Amino acid sequence: MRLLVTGGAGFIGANFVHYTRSAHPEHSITVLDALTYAGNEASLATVRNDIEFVHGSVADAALVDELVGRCDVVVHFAAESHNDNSLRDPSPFLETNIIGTYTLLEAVRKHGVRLHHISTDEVYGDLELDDPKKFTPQTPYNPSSPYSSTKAGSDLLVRAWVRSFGIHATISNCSNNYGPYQHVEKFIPRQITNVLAGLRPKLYGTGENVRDWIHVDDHNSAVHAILDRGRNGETYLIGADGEKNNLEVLSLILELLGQPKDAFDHVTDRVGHDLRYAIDATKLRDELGWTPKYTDFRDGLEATIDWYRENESWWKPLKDQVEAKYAAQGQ
Ligand code: NAD
Ligand code: TDX
Repeated sequence: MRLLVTGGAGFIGANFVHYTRSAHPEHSITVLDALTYAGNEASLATVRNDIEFVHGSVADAALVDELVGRCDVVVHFAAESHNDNSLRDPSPFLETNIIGTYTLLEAVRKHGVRLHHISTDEVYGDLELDDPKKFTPQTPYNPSSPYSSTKAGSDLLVRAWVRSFGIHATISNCSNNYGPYQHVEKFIPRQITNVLAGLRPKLYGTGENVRDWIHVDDHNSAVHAILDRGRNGETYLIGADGEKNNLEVLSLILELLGQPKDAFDHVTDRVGHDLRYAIDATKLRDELGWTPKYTDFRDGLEATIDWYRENESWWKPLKDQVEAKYAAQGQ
């Protein structure tokens, strides 16, 4: 298969390229990435000679038409992905997440190419802490932030293009990922690199908010299961039963880094902060036979900490600017 991977220089996309190179070396890979603040060519350094890299935007219709015309499947990771940034300035979220996805949809429609659209559990809004329910493919959309609403909009565009124009597409909505190459603006890498840089970790509010953590390689193995065996037009929820509240995750990071339990600051909470996400991945497990490999969060987190320890040259240049932005709003 000739894969066009959008957003392949970002966190999950770069891990997808590495995963695919080792698990499915028979596929050829072209990466299309705009190299925004979140994209980093260094994340692809070790596979650079085995792939084609194109610097450009998913909203550039002429470029997208040319690239889609010479691939078999598009795996669409490219997005503006950070909730806090979407609260500061929503405009790039509309351009990339909505217009970019629309541009890809028109190109796959024209060329008869399959699309796999990568999305998030945040499209479903949030759950109460004591709610026994989890998100399922039947849960109504109810996004909270500019980020999650643009992802919800992009999912709905994909569904409409399947029904109205008969394109071949699948969608996956995954829970919170962790692992190597994640930008230091995000919760887990921010706290790890704060400790490594001699700064105090920063917890929003009381830390009771729950996220359903999955290792990025488990997300990507699920994407391959969908590429191989997923049914056209279907939505698959990806999650590995990894619910933890933010205080628990931070406490584990502090313990693994040999810090006292209370060596962190409570900071201003995120506006409209979603309380809890939880994924029911029964459909993915039963229909496609997928199971996660990283079932021990502590082990996965320890390996992630080791990666940031060993790859300071990857994250150090990003750190000061990210912390300055957070500091400006008391976070
Ligand atoms: P990221 O911010 O780390 O990477 C995004 C990548 O997209 C970057 O390389 C960036 O340069 C690129 N990009 C941005 N705008 C572009 C444009 N207009 N054209 C081409 N490339 C562009 O994001 P991530 O965490 O790797 O997320 C990837 C996808 O997975 C997103 O669609 C996100 O919504 C989804 N997702 C993320 C998570 C998570 O926990 N991180 C969970 C579920 C779903
Ligand atoms: O410094 C922090 N302190 C803190 O307490 C940061 C950056 C975050 N948090 C909290 C907010 C959230 O409850 O940690 C939790 C995780 O925050 P993020 O890493 O920003 O992730 P989240 O907002 O949950 O969204 C992530 O998962 C779903 C990804 O960024 C999205 O792209 C994905 O769709």
